[in-house]
Amino acid sequence: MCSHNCGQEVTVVDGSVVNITGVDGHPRGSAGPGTEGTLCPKGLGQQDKTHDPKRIKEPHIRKNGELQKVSWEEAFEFTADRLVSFADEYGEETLLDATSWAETPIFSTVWRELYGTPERISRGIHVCAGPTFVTGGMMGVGSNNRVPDYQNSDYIIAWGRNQLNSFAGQFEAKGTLEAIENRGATLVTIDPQHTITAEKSDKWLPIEPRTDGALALAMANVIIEEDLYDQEFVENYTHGFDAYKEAAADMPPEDAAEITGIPAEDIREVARGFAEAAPRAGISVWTGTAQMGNGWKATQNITALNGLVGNIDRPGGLRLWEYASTASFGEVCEMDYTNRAQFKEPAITKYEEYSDYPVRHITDIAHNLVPEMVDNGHINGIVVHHDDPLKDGNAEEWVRAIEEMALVISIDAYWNGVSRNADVVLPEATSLEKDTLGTGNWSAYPNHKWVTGGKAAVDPQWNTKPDFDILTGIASAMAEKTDNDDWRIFEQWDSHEDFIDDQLSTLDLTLEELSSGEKNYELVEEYDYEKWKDNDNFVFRFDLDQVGSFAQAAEEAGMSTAPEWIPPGTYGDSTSDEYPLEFYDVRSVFFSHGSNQPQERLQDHFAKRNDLNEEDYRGNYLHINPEDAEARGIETGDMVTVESKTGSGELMAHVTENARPGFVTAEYGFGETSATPDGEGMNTMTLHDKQMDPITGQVDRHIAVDVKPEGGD
Ligand SMILES: Nc1nc2c(c(=O)[nH]1)N[C@H]1C(S)=C(S)[C@@H](COP(=O)(O)OP(=O)(O)OC[C@H]3O[C@@H](n4cnc5c(=O)[nH]c(N)nc54)[C@H](O)[C@@H]3O)O[C@H]1N2
Ligand SMILES: Nc1nc2c(c(=O)[nH]1)N[C@H]1C(S)=C(S)[C@@H](COP(=O)(O)OP(=O)(O)OC[C@H]3O[C@@H](n4cnc5c(=O)[nH]c(N)nc54)[C@H](O)[C@@H]3O)O[C@H]1N2
Ligand SMILES: [Mo]
Repeated sequence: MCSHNCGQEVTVVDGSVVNITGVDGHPRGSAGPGTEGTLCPKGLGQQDKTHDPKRIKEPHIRKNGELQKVSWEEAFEFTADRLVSFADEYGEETLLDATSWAETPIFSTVWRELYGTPERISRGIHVCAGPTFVTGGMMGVGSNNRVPDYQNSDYIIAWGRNQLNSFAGQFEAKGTLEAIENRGATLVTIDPQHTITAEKSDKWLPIEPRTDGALALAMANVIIEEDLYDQEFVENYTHGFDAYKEAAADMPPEDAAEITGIPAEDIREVARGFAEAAPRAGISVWTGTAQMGNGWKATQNITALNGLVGNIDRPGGLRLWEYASTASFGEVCEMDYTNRAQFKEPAITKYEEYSDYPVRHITDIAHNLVPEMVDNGHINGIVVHHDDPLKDGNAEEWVRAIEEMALVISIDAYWNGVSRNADVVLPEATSLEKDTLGTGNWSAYPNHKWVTGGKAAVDPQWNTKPDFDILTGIASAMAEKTDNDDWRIFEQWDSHEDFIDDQLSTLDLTLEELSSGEKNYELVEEYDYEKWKDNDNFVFRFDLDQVGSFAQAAEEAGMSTAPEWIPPGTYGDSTSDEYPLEFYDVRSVFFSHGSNQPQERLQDHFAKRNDLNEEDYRGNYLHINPEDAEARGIETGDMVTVESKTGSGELMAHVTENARPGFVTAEYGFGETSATPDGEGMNTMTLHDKQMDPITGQVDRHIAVDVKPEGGD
């Protein structure tokens, strides 16, 4: 359900799921061989989700302005009709593919190659953590810069990460705890909030949000000044050290202390601890340092620290994790077909025309700009598949854009702001109702690639279908409608299992073998540390001047290609007298983005966790420091209005020392645009406009707001 593929052992009685537990020794859901497998609340929530009566139960199409229940056959035929007339009227290239957590890889074959739209909004790059993924790639370590080799580490920095919450029950949390227990590793958390990861840490650095770039440079300053870096690695395997050294020299810990609010002696202590433990020292980064206008530089400066201490692909350091080699679609497809997207001009090439914001993105269409592209006719339709773009940023404009698009196809499990406004609603079976194959890179087995998979535990509930069957159903209807036999390429497979078996053929496995017996995973190939030593092309880049696409983007945005400090607000919001508090949104261990908010059991747990279960309210909360609350006459349990320069909404206040003075937070994925449209809570991104990182187009979710008691002024 969230691509992390934790093993689930499912107990079924009379066709109903009655229990779910983890799988012992699972690469993702355990700490490795012989250890207990567990699941997070979202994983356990699959039981409730499978039988949740609030799900979409039948296919629907819009006729005479109304959504009406129809058979699958009619829904497929209607979809094909609309796709063909859309292509005639607007052009295939103006259909946007918004696929997020699809369980089958064929969506890109269907939308991109067969239908012919080159347009995709990419979850990873623009709404999750673009700067983290892309800087890692350009600096030479891939998006591997996210997850260190926890279990072999002596020093772990959770930098804008809360893995004990967001990966509860999984390898990430367990690997971190194992390192502490087995190796006596030091854990440091750099986070404005006092999180559960901070609570378990030896040291918590409560950083002023959006100032991480300065902290990272100051750490480099100490490490270089005190000669604690890996000279052999820096000399032989890196590029751009001189420019980096200069930037670091400009940021002594005393200056960084002013910017970050972290005392200079703490900066020195962590810099020394990290460098002395290296190479068995790792930093984990992901969303916390990415979802801001200066996220690119924050991530570049943080990732540079790994190159400096030479922990690259060494035990306990930044592991260059690898995927198992399952067969790709192209390798298993026996029929030739034409990739129609290659003939289309992507709308991204029209970027020059867009907006007065400094926008020059390296990859794909930026989430925040889609509404503008709809206004300009560069995007006219969308396929939304296991995704809820209305909660991700620029929400009010997105709601309007969805209403205005000529064609909206929704493949979802719940009625949300997209499915309720769609022309076609195709209800998907959820993860326990379909065959699945998963692989991933990092895991509790740092020297093994792995695969995991399972057969459907129960039949698709109500009149729903797995996504493989939905996409192949659309393809068959398109083959009929267009007389183009390319759409028949999926006829080669009798079932999703058949297709999965082909993907597994390179590993000499079948889904049956993978999923029967005591475990549902296999360790398939072994790999070593330090493989870059044999790779003549490997280089760790401190300076990205060699990367053409970045160099151009940086020039247009007025940035250096080397690490540098960019203050908050250079891109994005700054607080003011009118909006004196900084807002950003956070995750709850109980919810997956916008996915399982409708489940009452999880709602109750969430309310309990905030000590507000006695209240008749099951929405998200506004977490505010006692100081800021008192100044506004706000107490826990009060309803408050949160207001930014472009939007406002109502939330229940939760007054807590865990929130930093001057900053407020709330969980996202609630409100009328979500899967709980009639429930309490607010879509936090109605506060948002178009704030983003100018390099990747990543949504910047730090917003200047004020908070008032409801009805106050
Ligand atoms: N329960 C649950 N688990 C999930 C998910 C979910 O939706 N629900 N989503 C999954 C996905 S897709 C992802 S990408 C991962 C993300 O995993 P993480 O990146 O670990 O995400 P969070 O737990 O939100 O932690 C981000 C932290 O960054 C902090 N932060 C905010 N602003 C700043 C800043 O300016 N500087 C610093 N240093 N810190 C800051 C926040 O306070 C927060 O504690 O989680 C995954 N796990
Ligand atoms: N405001 C704000 N927005 C964020 C973030 C944030 O920190 N703040 N974090 C971002 C991050 S890190 C990520 S990765 C993205 C992920 O966000 P999305 O890609 O949007 O993923 P989800 O919210 O998990 O899925 C959304 C939709 O999936 C539907 N759904 C649930 N189960 C199923 C199913 O089995 N099949 C189908 N077809 N649909 C199903 C739900 O009804 C919901 O509409 O969110 C980003 N959005
Ligand atoms: Mo994410």
